[in-house]
Amino acid sequence: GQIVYLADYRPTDFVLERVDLTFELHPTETKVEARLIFHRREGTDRQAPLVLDGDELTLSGLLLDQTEVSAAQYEATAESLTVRDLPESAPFELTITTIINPEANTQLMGLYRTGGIYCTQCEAEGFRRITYFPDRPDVLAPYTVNIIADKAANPLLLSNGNFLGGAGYGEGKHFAAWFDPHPKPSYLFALVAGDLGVVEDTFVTASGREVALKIYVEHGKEPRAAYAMDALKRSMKWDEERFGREYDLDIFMIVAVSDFNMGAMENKGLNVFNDKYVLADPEIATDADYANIEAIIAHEYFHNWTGNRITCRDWFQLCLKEGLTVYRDHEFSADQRSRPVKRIAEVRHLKSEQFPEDGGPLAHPVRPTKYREINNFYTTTVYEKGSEVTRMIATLLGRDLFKQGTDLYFDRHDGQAVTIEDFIKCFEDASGRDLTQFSLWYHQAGTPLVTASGTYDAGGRSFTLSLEQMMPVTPGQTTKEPMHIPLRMALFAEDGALLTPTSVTGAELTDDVLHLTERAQTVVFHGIPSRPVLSLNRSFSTPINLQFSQSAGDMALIARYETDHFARWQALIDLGLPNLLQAARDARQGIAVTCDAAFVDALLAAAKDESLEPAFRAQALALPSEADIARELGGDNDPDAIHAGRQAILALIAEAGKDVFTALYDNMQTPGPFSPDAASAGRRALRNAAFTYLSQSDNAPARAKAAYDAANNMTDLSAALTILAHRFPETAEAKAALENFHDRFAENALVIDKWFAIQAAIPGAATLERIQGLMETPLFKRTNPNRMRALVGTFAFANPTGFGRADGAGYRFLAQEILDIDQRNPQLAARILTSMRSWRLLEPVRADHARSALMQIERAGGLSTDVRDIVDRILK
Ligand code: HT7
Ligand code: ZN
Repeated sequence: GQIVYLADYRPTDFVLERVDLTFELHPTETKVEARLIFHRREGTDRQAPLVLDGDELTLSGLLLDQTEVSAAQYEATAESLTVRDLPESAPFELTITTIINPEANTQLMGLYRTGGIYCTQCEAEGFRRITYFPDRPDVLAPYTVNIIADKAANPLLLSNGNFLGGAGYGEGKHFAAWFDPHPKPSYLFALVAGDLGVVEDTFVTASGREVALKIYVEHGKEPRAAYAMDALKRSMKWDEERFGREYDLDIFMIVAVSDFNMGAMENKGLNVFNDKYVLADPEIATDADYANIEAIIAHEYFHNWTGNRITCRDWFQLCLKEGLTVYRDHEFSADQRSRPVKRIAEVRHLKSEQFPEDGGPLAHPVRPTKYREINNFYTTTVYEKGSEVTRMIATLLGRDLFKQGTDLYFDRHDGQAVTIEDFIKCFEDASGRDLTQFSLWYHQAGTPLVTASGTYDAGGRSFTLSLEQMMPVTPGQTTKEPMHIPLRMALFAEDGALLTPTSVTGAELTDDVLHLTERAQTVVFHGIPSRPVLSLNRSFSTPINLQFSQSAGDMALIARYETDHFARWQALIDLGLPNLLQAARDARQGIAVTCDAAFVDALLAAAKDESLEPAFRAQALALPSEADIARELGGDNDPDAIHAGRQAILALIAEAGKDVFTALYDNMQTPGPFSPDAASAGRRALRNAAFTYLSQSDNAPARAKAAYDAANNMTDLSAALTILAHRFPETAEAKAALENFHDRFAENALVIDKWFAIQAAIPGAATLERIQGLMETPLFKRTNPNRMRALVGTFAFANPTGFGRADGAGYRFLAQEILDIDQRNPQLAARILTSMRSWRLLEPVRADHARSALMQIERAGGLSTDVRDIVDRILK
C-alpha cells in the first residue's frame, strides 16, 4: 500500500461520458462487459495513455470502437489496465470484458454473494473489483445496466435508477435493464439479484410526483420491514420540509442483506442495508434497534442529496458527505424524538468513541491529507466530529443563514464532485462571515482542551471569566493555531433565575454563544447583580474537553435549574465523575469506596422528578462507562480496579435510592400493546435503569429471572438477560435464561447476535474461555461480519476486564483472531483491531502484554494493507 496524498490530486486526463454495463450472472463465473465512452480532457497531454484501476481482475476481452485492441496497445495486470495511442480529441468507446467470482469474494467488496443473492458494495474502491475503471469519485457518468441471470434463482434483477424493461433471455434466463440519468461516481453503483420478498408503498413528493418505495427482505420477513418503511417516508418528508430536498427518481429501493461490512450503503436509488438496520418487530428488536433503524434509514436516504447529487472530489473529502449527512440524520432524530435526549446520546457516543480516537495514535484531521488505506478512514472522526463541525457552522450562522448556506450549496454544486473548501465557501457567501479560522476544525486533529475559571466582583457587579485553549499534539501535527470555539453559555442566580449582562467585553457574545478565538481570553460580564453560576458549553455546542473547577453546589444548581436539559445532564455527570475516578483509585488500593451525598442526592432527585421525561431520567441514571472512566483517568489504568470502583458506586447509589428505584420499577410499566415510540421507549429505559440498580442490592437472581420470564418485548427481555448473565453468570437462573434465549431464537440470526454479544460482555477473566467455547458452537459463523462483531468485537470494545485480563490472554486471543479474519475480510479485521488503540493508557504489565500482541500481528506475513496500516499506526 502506497501512501496517497491530497496534495497530489489532479483531474483525470480523460472524461467519461457514459457507462453501459452488461452482467451475465453466475455464482462463480460472472461475465461483466463494460462499454465506456471517453474523450480526452481539454488542455491535457494528447499522448497520455488511459490508465484504469483494477483489483484482483483478469481481462478477458478488450475492444476499441468495436475492434480488438492489439497486444502492443495495452497492458493489463490484476491492478490496472493501460491503453495507449487513443484518439487525440474524438470520443472513443472501450469495451472491457472481465470474468469475476462472486462466490469467492469474502472481502464483501465488489460483487459478492450473501444468503443466496448477488449484491454489490462499491464504496470506496470496490467497483474496480468488478471491471477496470477510473474508480475515483470525481468521475461521474450516467449508467445503463443490463442484467442477465437464471430466472428461477433470480426473479429479481435490480440496479440504480429507473427500470427500463425486461424480458426472457434464452433458456431459463431473463434480463432486466436499468438507466440512471443522474451522473454518478462508480462507488454509488449497485446491483442486486436473487429471490426476495418485498414491502411496497408510495410517496408523493412536494411537487406532486409519485415515487414507488420498495424494501426487499428475505421471504417471510416482510412484516419486519414495516418500521423501516415508515422511517423512510418520514425521512423523505423531513428532507423536503427542513432542507427543501425532493427525491429525484421514480423508484427508491432498499435491500436488506445479512453479510455486510458496515451499516448500510447509499447507492443511487438502490440502498443496500445490513439487515440489522432494517428488520424489526417487538419480539426481536430493542428500542435501541428501532432508533438505529430510523437513524440509518434516514442517513442513507439523506445521502441522495448530500453525497449523491453532490459528491466528493476525492476520498480526502469524505467528511463533505459523511459529516453533513450525520448532522442531518441527528437533526432528523432530534425532531422525531426528544431533542435533549438525542443530544445526550450523541455526546455520550462522541466522547466514548471519537475522543479516544482523537486522543490516541489513530488521531487524524476531519479532512485528512494522506492515507494508506481509505477503508480505514471511515472513522468516528470523519463521521461524528465531521457532524459536530457542521453543527458548529449552524451555531455560528444561526438557523436562517445556515439554511441559506445549504440552499446555496445545493444550487451551486448540484451534479459536481467538490471539496470542503467549496462547502465552506457557500456558508461564507451566504452569511458574509469569514470562516478561515473556523475551518481549522477540518485540518487540526485532536480534541481542544479549554480551561475556564471565573471570579465575581460584587462591588463592580461584574463576573470575569478567564478562558484558555490548548490543542494537543497529534500524529504528524506538533504545532497548532488557536481555533474558533463557539461556547454556548448562561449565567444563573442562586435561585435559578437567568442573569443577563448589560454588556460584555473581551469576547463576542451573540445570543448565548461566546466566541473563543484566541489562545487566552479574559471576558467580563457587566451588570451582574449577584454571584452567578456559569453553565458553559450548553448543548455541547463545541466538541472540547472542558476543565472548569466548579463547586458541587454550583453543579447541583445547574442540574436542577438549567433550561437546557443537556446541560443538566452534563452537570450530573460532572458531579459524579470525581467519585468514579476516586473509587477506581481506592479500589486499586483496597480502600473502601465512598460517594458524595451531593451527587447521590442530585441523581435521585433527577430520577424522581416527574417534570422530566423518563428518557432523560434514564440517561441521568446511566453512569459513565468503564471506558469513559479509563479515559478520564488518563493513564496507568487497571480495568479491574475501574470495574470494582464503579460497581461499588452503583451499589452505594442503589442502597441510598432503594425506594426510588422500587417505585420506578413498579410505576414505569408500559401498559397496552408494545409501541416503539420515543415516550414508551423512555419509560422502558427508565424502568430498566432502575432495575439495574435494584439488581445491585439484590444478592439473588430471582427478581431478574422473574423479569426475564415476564418480558413481552426484546428491550425488557435482553435487559433482564444482561443482568442475569453479567451479575450472576454462574447461577442456575442465568444458565436457564441463556439456554431459553438460545432455543427460542436459534432461527433468528439478529437475535442470536445479541445472545453472543451479551455473553461477550460478561465482566471478568473467565469470559475468554466462554468465548472460545462459543466459537465451537454450531451457531458461530466466522464469515458473517455481524456475528464476528457481536462476539469478538463486543469482547474487545466493550469488555475491559475480560479483554484486558491481567495475564494478557485477551490480547493474544485478539491477535490470533485478527490474523485469521484478515485472510478473508481485511476491512473487518482492521476495524476490530482499532479496539487496541488506547493500549498505552494501561498499567505497565497489561500495556506490555498488549504491545507484544500487537507486535505479533505486525510481524506476521501476508497482512492486508488495512491491518498493516492500523497496526503500524497503533504501535508508533
Ligand atoms: N457511505 C457508506 C460507507 C460504507 C462503506 C465504506 C467502506 C466499505 C463498506 C461500506 N459500506 C458502507 C455508508 C454511509 O456512511 O452511509
Ligand atoms: Zn454516510
